[in-house]
Amino acid sequence: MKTITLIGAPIEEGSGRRGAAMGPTALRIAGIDTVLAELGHTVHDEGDVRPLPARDLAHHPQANNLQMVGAFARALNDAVHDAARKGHVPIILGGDHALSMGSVSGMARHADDVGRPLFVLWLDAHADFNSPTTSPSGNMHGMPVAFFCGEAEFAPILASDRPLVDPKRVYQIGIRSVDAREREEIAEHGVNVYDMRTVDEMGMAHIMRQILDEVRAVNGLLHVSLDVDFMDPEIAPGVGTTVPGGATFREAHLIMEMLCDSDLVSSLDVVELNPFLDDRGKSARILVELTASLFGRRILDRPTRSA
Ligand code: Z70
Ligand code: MN
Ligand code: MN
Ligand code: MN
Repeated sequence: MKTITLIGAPIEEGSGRRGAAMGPTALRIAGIDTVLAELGHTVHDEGDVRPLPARDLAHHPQANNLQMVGAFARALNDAVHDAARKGHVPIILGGDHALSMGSVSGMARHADDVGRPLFVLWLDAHADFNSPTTSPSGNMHGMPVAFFCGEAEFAPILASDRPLVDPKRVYQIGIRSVDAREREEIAEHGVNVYDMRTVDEMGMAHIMRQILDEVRAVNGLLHVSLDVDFMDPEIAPGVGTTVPGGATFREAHLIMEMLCDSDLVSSLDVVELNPFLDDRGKSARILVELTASLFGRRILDRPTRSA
């Protein structure tokens, strides 16, 4: 059994619209803490992080709300690092995807501390590999992967002392909306992208076995970042940017079950839930169910054997 720290990150300034700041509350109302406790884990809810003032960050015309994004990134970097150092599994309740600049940075620091490589599993319709010059929108929730992969452009605008994640240790699944410049960037940096076509051709189980084998082979830590729009909007409508053709309920659950069996997951982001756009809590409830599967809920007990 694990000790889990829930950290709320009510940021919506990284996205182009309001509502994601209500995400942590909706996930709590949907029972994320009790579900995990009922599975036998010890759960600490730290409440919501308080963004540290980031007045030193200058206004940037192509990085919208940079001060608030930077403030959350710094607060989460510390909160996530502290939780991991205590041996807890941090679960970050979002909030838009810009928060992963902070959560992944915190886990990268922890990975450095313990001398293990950090891997990131990015479950999303989007590659989130824009930078201020490539972004068509200026919305920073479309930039976290470029940030923690060390895209040089971020160094002057957001703390440059962050440990980085090797792009070759980043795996993206479910990608189906990529901007023109982003497409070049993910190829250049060598991010491992399993786009939706690949999911259809290879199947989710095969993809997950490949990824988990690679993480296990070098005793890596695995940070999972789950964007609501990874799922099909039919099952998870509570998100600002819906993209058709998303993962099914069964595919998403299979990923979580295989992650659970692997016992490699060190930390989790649950992001982009916009309760204002949801259908009677449907998306919040699915996210809680997926989290439960990742932390041990299963249909039947089965003999232990390698997946
Ligand atoms: C687009 C941009 C994005 C999430 C939308 C969209 C980015 N590529 N990311 N929703 N989670 O504006 O950069
Ligand atoms: Mn995203
Ligand atoms: Mn997305
Ligand atoms: Mn680049």
